[in-house]
Amino acid sequence: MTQTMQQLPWWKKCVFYQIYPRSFQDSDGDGIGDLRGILQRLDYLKALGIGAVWLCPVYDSPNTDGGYDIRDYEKIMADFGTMADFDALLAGLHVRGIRLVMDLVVNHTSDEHAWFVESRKSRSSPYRDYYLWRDGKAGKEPNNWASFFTPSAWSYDAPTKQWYLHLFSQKQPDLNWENPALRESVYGMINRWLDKGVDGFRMDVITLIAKNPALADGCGRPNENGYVMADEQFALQPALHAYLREMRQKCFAGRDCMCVGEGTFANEKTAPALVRDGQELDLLFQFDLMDIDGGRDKWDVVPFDLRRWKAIVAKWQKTLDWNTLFLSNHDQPRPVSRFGCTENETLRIRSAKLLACMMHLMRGTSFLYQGEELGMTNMPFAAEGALRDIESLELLKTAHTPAQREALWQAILKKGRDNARTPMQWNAEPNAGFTTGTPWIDVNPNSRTIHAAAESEDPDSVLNFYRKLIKLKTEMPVFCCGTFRLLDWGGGQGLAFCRENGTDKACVFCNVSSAPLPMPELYRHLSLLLGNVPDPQKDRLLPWEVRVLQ
Ligand code: TEU
Repeated sequence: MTQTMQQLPWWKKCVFYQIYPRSFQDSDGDGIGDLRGILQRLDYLKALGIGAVWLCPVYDSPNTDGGYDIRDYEKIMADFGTMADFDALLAGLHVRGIRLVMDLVVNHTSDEHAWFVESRKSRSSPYRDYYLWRDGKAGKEPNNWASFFTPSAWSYDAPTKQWYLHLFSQKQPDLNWENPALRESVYGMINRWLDKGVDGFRMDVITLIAKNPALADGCGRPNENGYVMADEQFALQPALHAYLREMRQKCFAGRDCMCVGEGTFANEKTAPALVRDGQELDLLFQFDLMDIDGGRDKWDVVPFDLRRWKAIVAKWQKTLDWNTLFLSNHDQPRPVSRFGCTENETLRIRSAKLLACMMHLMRGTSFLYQGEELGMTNMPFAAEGALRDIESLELLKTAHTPAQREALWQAILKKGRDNARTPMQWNAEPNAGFTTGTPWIDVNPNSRTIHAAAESEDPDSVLNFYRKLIKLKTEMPVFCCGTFRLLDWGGGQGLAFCRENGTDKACVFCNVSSAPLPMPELYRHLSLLLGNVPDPQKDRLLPWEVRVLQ
C-alpha cells in the first residue's frame, strides 16, 4: 500500500543527529564542549540536512558517567553553560526548523541527587523508597546481581545498615519505579521540559526501570566474582508497560513530541509491544547489530560476519514496521573502523559511504552520531591514562595479570566508548578547531586531514555524500516510507535490498568486502542515484562499492 510522507509524524520524516556535548564544540576555551559551542555550529547542522538533534545529557551532574548520572534534572551542568544558553540553543534550532530531543536518564540518578541524599539519611526518610534499599543476606548483598560497570550491583550504606541497588556505577543508584511518588516527581519534571518547548526524549535504559519486585537472584553465568547479569530479573518486566503507558498519558499525550527508548535487552519478541500502539514508546533502539562482533561479551571481539548482519537486518525489518537505524552512538566505536575498511584513505572514504547507505536507506528513522558524517575513525589511544570512560576504567580493574591487562587494553582500543568521544574534527587548526584550550580527551591525530572544513569543500567527501544521502532519504517517498526486501545475493561478501512504494522502486547493492563482486544482470540496466566510485563498471562492484539504483 503506497504511503505518502504527509501521513507520517515528523519523527518518521527527518534524520536525527546525536550530539555528545562534551566533545562537540567548546566556546570558552576550557577544553570542554558546551551549549554555546553547539550554537556556533547550527548552520553546519542545517547544511547537513538533519531535522532533529538528540542531545546527550546536559543536566547538572558530577560527570561520573559522562552526564548519565544526573544530580539535578532542572539545572544545566556548569561545564556546559546556563539555562539561558539552553534556551538560546533551543530557539536557534527551532528557528532553523530543527527539533530538539533531550536525553533523559530516569532509571537512576547520581548519588549526589537531593533525592538520594535525603533517601540515605534514614530508613524513615520520605525519600527512602525513591530508591531500592534492602537488608543484606548473611552479611552479603541482597542478591547476586552484577552491575554493568562494577562486580556487584549493590553497595552497602553503613549509617542505615542497608544495601542500595545500582545497575551501573556505585554513584548511580537505581530509582524505585514501584513508588508512585517517584513516578509523579519524574512526570512533573518531564512536563516542565516539554512546556519549555523540547520536542521529546531519548529514554536511557528505559527497559530496565521495572524490576521483579522480589529482586530474586539471577540464574545466568556468574562473573569471576560470582555475580550474575540478571536481566531476566530487571529487563522488560511486566510492570514496564504500565509505567510507560502512565508516562504517555501524564506527559506526552496531546503534545507534538516523541520518545525513543534505549531498548537494552529488547529482542524481537519483547520489542513490538513497546512501540505497537503509540501508547508507550514511539521508537526503540535495539542492539543486535551493535552486539554482532561480541562473543562472550562486548570485549570478546569476534570478526564481523555479514551473513549474520543480513539475518539480523531481515529479522528486525520484519519485526517492527518502523525501526531506528544507527551505525553508532556515544557508547559504540566508530563504524568505519569497526565495520568498514581503514587500510588506506580511498577505502576509508569509500567504505564510510557504503556503510551509510547500507544502514540509512533501510526503512526507519536514521540517527547519525556526531563525526559519522565525516568518516571519523577510532582513536589510537597512547596509554590507559588517555582513557576517560568509567566503563573502560572499571574493566581494567578486573585484570589480574599483565597478559589479561594487555588483552583488555586491545579490546578497549577496538570497542571502548572513548573512541566515539574524542572531539569533533572541525578543521586543521590545533585541537581540530574544537577548543583553544586543552581538550578534556585527546583529539584524534588524523584530524589534520579528516575534518569538516576540508570535507565541505570536497565534492567527493564523506560529508557531501551524507548530504546527498539525507536528501534522498528525506525527499524520496520510496526511501522514506517504502517497504523493505532483502535480496538473496552476495553471500558473506555482498548485501542488497530493494525499497518499494507503489510503483516507485529503488535498490541498494553493497560490496562489503575487499574483493570485486559481480553485479547481477537483472539490475544492470537501472540508473545510478548515488554511488561511491567515480566510474562504476556495469558487470562488477569494486571493493567496498555501493550503488543506489532506480
Ligand atoms: O547505556 C546503556 C548500556 O547498557 C551501556 O552500558 C551500553 O550497553 C554499553 O556501554 C555498550 O558498550 C546507557 C547510556 O547510553 C550509557 O552511556 C550510560 O553509561 C548507561 O546507560 C548508564 O546510564
